[in-house]
Amino acid sequence: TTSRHHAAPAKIRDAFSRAMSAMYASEVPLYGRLLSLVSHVNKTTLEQDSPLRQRLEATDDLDRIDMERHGAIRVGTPAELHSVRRVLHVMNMLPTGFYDLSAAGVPVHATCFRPHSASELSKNPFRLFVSMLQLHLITDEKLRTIVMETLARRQIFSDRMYELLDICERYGGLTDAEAEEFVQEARNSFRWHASAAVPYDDYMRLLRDNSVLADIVAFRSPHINHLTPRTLDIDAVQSDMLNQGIPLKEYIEGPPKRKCPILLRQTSFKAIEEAIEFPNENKGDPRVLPSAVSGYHTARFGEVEQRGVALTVKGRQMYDSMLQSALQDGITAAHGDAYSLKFAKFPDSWEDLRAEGLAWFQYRVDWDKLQSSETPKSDDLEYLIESGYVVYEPIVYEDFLPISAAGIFQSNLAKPGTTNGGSPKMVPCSNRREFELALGVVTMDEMILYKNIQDESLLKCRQCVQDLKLGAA
Ligand code: OOG
Ligand code: NI
Repeated sequence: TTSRHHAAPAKIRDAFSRAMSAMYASEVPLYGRLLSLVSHVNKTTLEQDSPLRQRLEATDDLDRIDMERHGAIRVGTPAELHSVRRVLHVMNMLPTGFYDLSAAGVPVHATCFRPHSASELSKNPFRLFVSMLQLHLITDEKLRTIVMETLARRQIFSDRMYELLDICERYGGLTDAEAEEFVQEARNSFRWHASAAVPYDDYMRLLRDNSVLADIVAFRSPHINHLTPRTLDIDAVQSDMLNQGIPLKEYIEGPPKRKCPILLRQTSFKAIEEAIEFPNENKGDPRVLPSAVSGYHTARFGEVEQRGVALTVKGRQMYDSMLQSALQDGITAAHGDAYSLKFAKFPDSWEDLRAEGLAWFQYRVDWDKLQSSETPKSDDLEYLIESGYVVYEPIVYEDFLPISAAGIFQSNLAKPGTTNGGSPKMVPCSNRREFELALGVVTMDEMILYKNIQDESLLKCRQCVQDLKLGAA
């Protein structure tokens, strides 16, 4: 047998994330402008906020900021979701968490594909939000048939991609040359198509039922619908973008601005209108030449996000109940101070967040302190922290917020004269099992991942302190 040398999944992921970004910048020029604006704001923020800089350096997060992105695609069938899972698996992007968006009137459910370990995340945390149509939520039977027939006809990845997947699964990896080809094939499957796969009339029927439905079904393969760089100061990006006249959402989604950022805050520019051509149905009349019909499709947008600390189950429940109370009173992120007030009781210092078990933290020993003072008297964590031997930093939230996600879905797909993201009467129903059956694997519970990162850091601290004590004895 010949020996194969395999490219590291993180390297393939990094190449894929760069290739996607370059493609999207050329397809959606506003995204390119957003990238340079974000990189400028991040540079300024790091210059002005040296504690933040140090914290990011200490957690290995500094180098990843400028290349950090998330994107989203929407697929139509269980088989498509299954293939997407195989493709992303090559890059160590694994299904994490489950989001049922039917509760928000969008007929899809979703997961986030991302790396799991701290070291993989620090190499490149590229994440893809992948949603799948929930066919049974289409109530119009004729329309459901059109959807099923259209989706059954398409193959979203090339034959070569399936060959590469077989190779990867058989040998446990791809060579550099195969990886390069793989990245191109993967990127090409998510590119924009200026021609629709359905005739204009069908497109209009899909659109009238639900704009997400049209976006999923009307094309040959699922286009990347947005890419989102990570900023360290979303308020600065928001005001810079408005100053430059970029048509933007008026307010930032997610938790209000705080001293200690939690979860995820996001804003986006409105989806662009893109010209597409529809194949003409030549109803079998030989005298009519088949000519294309021109139209527009509105779905692709740009978005920016600021990531805060990951919350524990307890922290998340507290956040959700405050959000719930705000929404019950009709108060959203658009209401500024009134909205902030709804979250006023959520502790806003790292000390309190940690003491109350509301957020996840990464611990490390302070080597300068350990070497310059006497050996610690105990390895009790609280003692070590109080005496400055051990310090802690927030663990970044790596996932998504379904409510923001649904808000973004809706604001970007709203079109005059069409229903905005489905009927409000749509019943929420959780189909996690069905989703996982399609995937072929279960989705990881993200809380376990954060806990693992925290536990590993604590274990390392304890080992350091014990080694030191042994050395001193
Ligand atoms: C995905 C929306 C989810 C986010 O940032 O919350 C998302 C979509 O529009 O398909 O990307
Ligand atoms: Ni997004």
